[in-house]
Amino acid sequence: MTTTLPPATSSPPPADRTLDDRALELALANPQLRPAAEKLAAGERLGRDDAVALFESRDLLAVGALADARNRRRNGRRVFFSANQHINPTNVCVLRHTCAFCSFARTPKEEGAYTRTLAEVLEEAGRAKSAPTREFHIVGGLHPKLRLSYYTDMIRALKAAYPGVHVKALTAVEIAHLARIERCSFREVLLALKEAGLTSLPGGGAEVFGRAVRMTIADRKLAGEDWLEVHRQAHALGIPSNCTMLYGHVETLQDRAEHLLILRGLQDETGGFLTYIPLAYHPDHNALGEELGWRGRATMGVDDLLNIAVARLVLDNVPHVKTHWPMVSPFISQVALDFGCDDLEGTVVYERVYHEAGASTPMEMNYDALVDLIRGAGKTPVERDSLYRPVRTFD
Ligand code: V47
Repeated sequence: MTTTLPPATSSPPPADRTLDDRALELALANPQLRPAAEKLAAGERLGRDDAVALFESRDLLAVGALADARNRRRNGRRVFFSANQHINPTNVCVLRHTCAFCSFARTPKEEGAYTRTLAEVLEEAGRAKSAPTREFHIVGGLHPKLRLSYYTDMIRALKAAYPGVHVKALTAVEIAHLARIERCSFREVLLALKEAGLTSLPGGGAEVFGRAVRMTIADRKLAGEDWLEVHRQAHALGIPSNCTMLYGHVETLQDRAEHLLILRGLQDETGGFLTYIPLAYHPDHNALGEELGWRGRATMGVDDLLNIAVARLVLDNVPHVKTHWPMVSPFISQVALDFGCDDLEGTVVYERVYHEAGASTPMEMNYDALVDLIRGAGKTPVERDSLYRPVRTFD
């Protein structure tokens, strides 16, 4: 089938003949989406106004079809997943009372505060039952007293106990906190972690870069520029990383668009981002939800899918887009595989951050259930390592 552009258009002819014609046809039929669709057809990049228009349109099927076409061109029917395990060594955090969206943090003496010993972390690391773990995903609070050596010892011990397992550890916010405690540079912290065996950085802590939003939800957290600088330095050292956006709170659609363009800008510079993960805000047991009246306003399916689809279209230089089933549910995550996603969060084993904030999804996903979820979407599951190298493919 070929797409016939209506005659009155001043847009250039489609340069990219492989773009899914049906998707284009759908998008061109919506005047709000037309400028973006014409750019995509001409092989041009989307700009800020295009991204805002995609969000504003709420035309989920048209935007989703465009994103799906882009994704299929890159990945065909493949969907990546990992046998991973989340470990949160401490929930003690110096930002306990300033990150309004967080339900996980505690002050050192507060009920529920914990800090694991190395032996306890190693014990928890052995808990995965359904498949051998290939990646430890380690994030936690900004503990006022834990030194860099706590983390380097932990990474070394995990690598010794589980040779071949990758360690994806510490958000940019934790890296910057350690640099402050150790009175050294981001680069020195990153080098020490890399020497200990770190493979990559997770994408947390980016939240929303827009100043007004950051002042409202996380005014004492690492500034957006510094989050970017940590990732820039990591990429320069050969440490790849992920990137995220926390959506569904006080941000505007313009804030979302700007955030994506800033991530795309850094990726143009370094090429070090592996995957982008939209993180859906959960409103329970945190100040934003409880005190500012946000409770009960968790994101819903259309917004979750639209965030995936717009990201796939705007982040044309980021290889993967991941759906995080603990946040949006396995059901929405499965559907997201037809809206631009080629990567599904893994087995997880024990998820704390979102469950503290009211997520009602399971704490972990059995390996076979993940494979079934992907197959159920008519896709080919590919178990990957942290660097997206295929480990096992299910035809
Ligand atoms: O930065 C905190 C988010 C992030 C809430 O790189 C919340 O593969 C929703 O880094 N509601 C940390 N979100 C998690 C993180 C992550 C998660 C999944 C995959 C990857 C990856 C990284 O969690 C924080 C913040 O944005 N968060 N509180 C909440 N109430």
